[in-house]
Amino acid sequence: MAKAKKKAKAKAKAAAKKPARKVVKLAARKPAKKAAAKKANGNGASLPRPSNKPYGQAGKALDGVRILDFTHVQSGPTCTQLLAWFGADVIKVERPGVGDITRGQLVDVKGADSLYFTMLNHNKRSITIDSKHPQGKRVLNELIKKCDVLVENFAPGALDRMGLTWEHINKLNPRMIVASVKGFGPGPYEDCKVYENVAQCAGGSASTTGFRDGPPLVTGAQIGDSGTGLHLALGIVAALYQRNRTGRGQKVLCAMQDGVLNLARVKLRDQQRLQHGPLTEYSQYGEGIPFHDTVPRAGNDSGGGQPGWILKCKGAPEDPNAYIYFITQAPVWGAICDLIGEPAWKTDPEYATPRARLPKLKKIFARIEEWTMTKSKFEVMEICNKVDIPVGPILSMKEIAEEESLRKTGTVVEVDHPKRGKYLTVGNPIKMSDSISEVKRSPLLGEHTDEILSDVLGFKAAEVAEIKNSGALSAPAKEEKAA
Ligand code: CAO
Repeated sequence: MAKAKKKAKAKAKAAAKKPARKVVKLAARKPAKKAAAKKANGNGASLPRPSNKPYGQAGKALDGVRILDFTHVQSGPTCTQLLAWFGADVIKVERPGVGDITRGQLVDVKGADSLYFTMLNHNKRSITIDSKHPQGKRVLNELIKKCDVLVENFAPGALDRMGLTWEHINKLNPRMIVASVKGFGPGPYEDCKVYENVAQCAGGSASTTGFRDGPPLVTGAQIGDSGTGLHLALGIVAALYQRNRTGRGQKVLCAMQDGVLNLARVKLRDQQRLQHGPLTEYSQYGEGIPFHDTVPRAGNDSGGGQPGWILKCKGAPEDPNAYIYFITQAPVWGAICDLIGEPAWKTDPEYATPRARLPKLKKIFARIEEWTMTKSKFEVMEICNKVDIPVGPILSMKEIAEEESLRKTGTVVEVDHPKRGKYLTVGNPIKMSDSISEVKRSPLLGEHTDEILSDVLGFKAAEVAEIKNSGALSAPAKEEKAA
């Protein structure tokens, strides 16, 4: 042990002395003092001295990172929006005249970008480029040289068909990370186009969602699109971190099927448990309904070891959201019995233990519901939380939109847009104490084309004019379109 420590120390000393090019490069700007600061960092990494600036005033986590954002619809834009919130300069490349297809989908305000688009593209800049036009390719090649990450979620093969193969990109910029969302990973379905619900079905979510005696169900939460975008963002940040060490980029791939399965992993857990007996926490066990060889739909059963169900509150069913999720967590069983007026259940051997209760869950929840129906969901929440019973009111989107506490934390934000006026959006759900998120409106189509050409790419006025005149950045004329 001591020997190994000595060896490591000697190695570290040698490395510190070694005038290796890479070390010199990293330390070159601030020499002697920096080396001392490095030692102070626990994990030995070459971190700078801790900033003296107050928290929240030392820039953002991804300041200095530039993203070439080739994403569209939802999965990719979710990813790049997160990176933009963390401070990356996200340059969204859009097809001239059309842009991201969502700009014109589910339009609610005539003449304005849809909420579908605005709510997925905050804090980004937009440039229009026809990626198949020779001058468009020229601009893209320059962007590749100037960016750290290219993110795309085109149909399989589309990026290659534009000429932007990994080999081409890697040759232009070996440090570039190329991050993609695809529907499926390598395998029989790799060439398929995929939307949200396809992924929910192929990732195991739909077969395990819904009621046992009903069809499979998709969920309203966009676990295929937004869920995969989240996964991709993590992959990108990890690749950026690795690049600090290796100096080179890499490909990052998130398949939507994989992303959904990752979120549905407890169901793959249950699939394997089935080989060893019934799933006792599923209410069908208590009802004496046999299990087959695959995980059944579990309705509103809770996924963990603590039985739960959705119960009516005062106002249901006329009010479609007057419900509460109620968990009969074992340690608070006594409190539940007292609340619902069944104190004898605390000691009755038929009810006193979780095992004894399993076959009677339906009856128990029906009794609890008699009590919850006498109260509003918020009253149940207040009463139960006082005695540590975990419950969750079924909040409507209207209630969430009006919830003051979510406004205060920046989770729900009001944004002003020049064409649509004020609208609500979901802000960055990841809160950091030193990288503060501000939500800026989404860009208009091609709003930043000029500034990107000149400021980011350094094209001279004559070059900008040449590129523009070529038609690479604008939509074809109307009469051509009609022809
Ligand atoms: N200039 C010129 N051409 C452009 C362009 C630009 N700036 N941007 C896109 N295009 C072209 C592409 O090159 C492609 O052309 P080819 O098919 O000739 O190569 C074409 O536009 C269409 O791209 P696409 O196939 O990606 O788009 P689609 O609307 O047909 O399919 C989608 C959409 C989402 C099904 C598909 O992109 C896909 O499967 N993506 C991967 C999975 C994914 O992210 N799905 C989630 C979407 S969110 O619900």
